[in-house]
Amino acid sequence: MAKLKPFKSGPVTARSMPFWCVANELGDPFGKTVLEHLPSTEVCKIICEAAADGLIEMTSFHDGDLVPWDPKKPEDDLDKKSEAYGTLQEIKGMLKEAGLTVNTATCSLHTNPLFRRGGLTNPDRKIRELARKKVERTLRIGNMLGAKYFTYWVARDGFEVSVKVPWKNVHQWMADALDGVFDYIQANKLTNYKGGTIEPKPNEPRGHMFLPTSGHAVGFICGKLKNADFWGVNPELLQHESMTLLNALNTVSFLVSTGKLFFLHFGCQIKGQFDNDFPPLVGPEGLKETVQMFWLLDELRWKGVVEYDSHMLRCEGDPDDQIGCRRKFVRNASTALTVALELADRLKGDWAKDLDESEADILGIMKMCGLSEKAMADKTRKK
Ligand code: XUL
Ligand code: MN
Repeated sequence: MAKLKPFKSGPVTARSMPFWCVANELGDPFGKTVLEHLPSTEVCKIICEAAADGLIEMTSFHDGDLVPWDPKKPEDDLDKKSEAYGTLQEIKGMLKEAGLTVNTATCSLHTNPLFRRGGLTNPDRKIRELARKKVERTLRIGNMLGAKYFTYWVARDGFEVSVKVPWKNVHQWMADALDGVFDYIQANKLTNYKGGTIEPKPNEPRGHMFLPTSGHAVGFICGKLKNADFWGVNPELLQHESMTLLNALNTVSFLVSTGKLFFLHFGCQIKGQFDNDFPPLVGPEGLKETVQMFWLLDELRWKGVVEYDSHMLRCEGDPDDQIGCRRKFVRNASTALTVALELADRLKGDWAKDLDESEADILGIMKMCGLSEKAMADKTRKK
């Protein structure tokens, strides 16, 4: 078994590359997928290789990224003769060999059309029951692979038509389901879990989501969940917050101050657009906000895991080099994080103290880009 060198840089204690990001086949609403489906063990190979290369220390998954789900066999993971059990054991062995640990296990309640009206908040009691069983299976899979967290991403728990929403029930259904997660972990002594997270998102795939922002998630945790201390938030920055023009620094400082920033999902985004899921630092905007976010996390003395959550650009998918383009994607993500942390480091110190806002912002850019203040002043005045 490989022992990975710990990653410690500024606020970041480990870098996690999830299965779903590497596996992404790059389909979109306007066109077919660019890449082929890879079996989960093949995806795992790419992830393990990245760990051996010193690029990542952790990974994460949805249940469905590892093994298919058959609603008629809700406990196949417990059956040692099942295909699911065999695949999960194989993946467990590969991760162990590579020295990779698991950050979070999350349940896919978005892919199967059964959940088209929602998972935890589906108006049909039988579908909510199915969602509960699928969540419990995911918790067991996470336990088998040693996941530190269970994540509830809001998936299809949202709406398009306001007058059709069971408003009197939705929040309670969500609370019952998440309290159920805590109870299941306790009852089955799944001691690998140190917490659960909510990942808010304003819209997509639904018109509106019931937990659209980090503020909603914290309010929901503190106001409605029985074991609020167990639960935190993993905001997706820049993407989910930027979709509604929110600012990453405002989000992380709020979450750190409320003790709810458990880990980050990390990628890039054009403000106000659909969920771009651009790779970190890639795209026409976001550099300044990303760098300042890591600067602030360091100032706030926050320490934790950064988990990439993006996919390569659709135009970068190479059907003739299915593995190669995925390897490049992982490498680019970790390179971008290194760059962001390095640039954030240049902002340390109290140089902004006696400056007005505009001066501070411009000097911050000079510092970030390694430009000399004097050289810039000379060029400006044409000396
Ligand atoms: C979707 C998203 C998800 C979650 C995990 O926007 O971010 O991939 O992170 O289900
Ligand atoms: Mn995410």
